[in-house]
Amino acid sequence: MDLIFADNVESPRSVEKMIGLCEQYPGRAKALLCSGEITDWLASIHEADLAESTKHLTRSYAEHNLNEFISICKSSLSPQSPRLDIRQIFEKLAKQSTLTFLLLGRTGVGKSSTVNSFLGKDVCPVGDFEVTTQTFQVFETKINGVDCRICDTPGFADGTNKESQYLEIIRREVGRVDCVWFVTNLAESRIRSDEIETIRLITSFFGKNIWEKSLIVLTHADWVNSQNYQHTLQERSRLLRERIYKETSTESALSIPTIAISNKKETTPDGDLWLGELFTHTLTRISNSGTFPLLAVTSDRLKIQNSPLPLNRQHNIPINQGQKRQIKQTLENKSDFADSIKPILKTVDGALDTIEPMVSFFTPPQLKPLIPMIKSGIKAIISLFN
Ligand SMILES: Nc1nc2c(ncn2[C@@H]2O[C@H](COP(=O)(O)OP(=O)(O)OP(=O)(O)O)[C@@H](O)[C@H]2O)c(=O)[nH]1
Ligand SMILES: [Mg+2]
Repeated sequence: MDLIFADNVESPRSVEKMIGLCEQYPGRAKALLCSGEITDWLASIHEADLAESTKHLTRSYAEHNLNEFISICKSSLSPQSPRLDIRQIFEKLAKQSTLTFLLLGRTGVGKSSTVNSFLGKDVCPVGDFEVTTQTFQVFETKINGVDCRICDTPGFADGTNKESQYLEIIRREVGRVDCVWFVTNLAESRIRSDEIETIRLITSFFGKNIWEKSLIVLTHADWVNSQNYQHTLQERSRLLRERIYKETSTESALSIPTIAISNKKETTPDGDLWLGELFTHTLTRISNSGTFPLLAVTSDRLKIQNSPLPLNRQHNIPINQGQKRQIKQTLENKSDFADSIKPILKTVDGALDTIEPMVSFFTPPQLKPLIPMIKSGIKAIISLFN
């Protein structure tokens, strides 16, 4: 078929020629884009991928963006744009579309509340007066295309002797755990015997390496007054780490991150916003395969904060400049991950509005249902790397 840009101008025979004509006759190019003629023409010259993403572009934008279309066409031609590599990267990322957390901690310490604060969604039931986790449960939810699974354990060694059974279920049903949160109350002064039992059981079931994906979450920071806060946090962190070291004989236990939080307040008693800190440490500790899903899940809520003032927006995860640097460093250190994201960043070139068509262009047809996940993950990466 022909694509007529102007009288006496021949219909283009290649994408390259067509780009030139679009730049020369932008008004006419927009009309051809809106009417779907460009899509049909691309299909007629066997540029099926480009036709597909152009169709998407015309469908999803009321004000059709010619520049966006041109940049996609150019990136599909450019030798610097490793089209095949990007496809392979997307295929790899798409295989990582689940996120599994394991929650450990005594009943009532705030495991469910913390997950809900972190995901910005009521995924786990919270009990004010009753024990809500009587048995081992897996809560599932889908966020931005990622299947999130929260394995919620009841307190171990709680007199029921069911722990081995629970752990067997976790191993069988869940297989791969991306991150472990050991949740305990900051305001308590000693480590309970059931917590020690949990540390032993987890280590013997999953092996010492499980602690490398773990962090210690200290809830109820709002119960500690600001004068005692730093000291309490330091002491409690030290005791917990030493205990894990003692039970596991693993030196790395001494550097497990500890984060104080409050499910009732946005800030800890020292005035810091804790949610961004919890996110930063979780990202640092999470398995390689959980990294991209975590970014995808939190993508719309990550807010880079340029001022030290609290944003006071409940739903968001405020990231300050220090945390942003730490996150960048973490992602660069995960070499496998860094190799994947660099070509993506180059292709998308920091332009958030080109992600949608880019992703639909480079995602192989069989992975189309995973587009929301890939799009969200890339959006998070761009906002953190910009
Ligand atoms: N003040 C304060 N209360 C909290 C905090 N976190 C949780 N709570 C409250 O503590 C109670 C228990 O919280 P949950 O999140 O249900 O605790 P859990 O560990 O999931 O408990 P089980 O599921 O029963 O094992 C609820 O009333 C919460 O509102 C916190 O950081 N500060
Ligand atoms: Mg619970």
